[in-house]
Amino acid sequence: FKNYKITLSAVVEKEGYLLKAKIADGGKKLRKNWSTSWIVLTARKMEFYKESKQPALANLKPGYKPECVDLCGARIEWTSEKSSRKNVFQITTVSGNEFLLQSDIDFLILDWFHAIKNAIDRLQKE
Ligand code: I3P
Repeated sequence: FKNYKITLSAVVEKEGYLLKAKIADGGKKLRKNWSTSWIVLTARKMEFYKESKQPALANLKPGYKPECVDLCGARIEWTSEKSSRKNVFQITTVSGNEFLLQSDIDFLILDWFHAIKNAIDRLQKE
């Protein structure tokens, strides 16, 4: 049963490209730098890759670690103050990492917001 749980937590719930900017690391502010990122959402975390083909390559390279966001205890909220762009939301992790995510395509960013919020809410109920 334990193994079954591990398998479930590895299932990809959503993946795709969004604009991403990491604005804090461990509570320390970073200079904002937007870049396109391939994002993979699973039950407990998000992983950021440069390109869609990278997750498969990463499986072949044991040492390779993508940037990872632990969703356990994380917060998600829309923000209009942290960027001049439209459709921006922020994810804040327990460890004090802050990420902005953005897309100009309304339905696409809404889908992502709800998928991530669902994952966070589900983890809270565990
Ligand atoms: C930043 C860059 C960002 C912009 C940010 C600028 O300048 O233009 O795109 O954020 O605005 O400081 P630089 O490249 O010189 O670091 P938005 O696109 O999200 O508005 P900010 O300082 O108001 O965050």
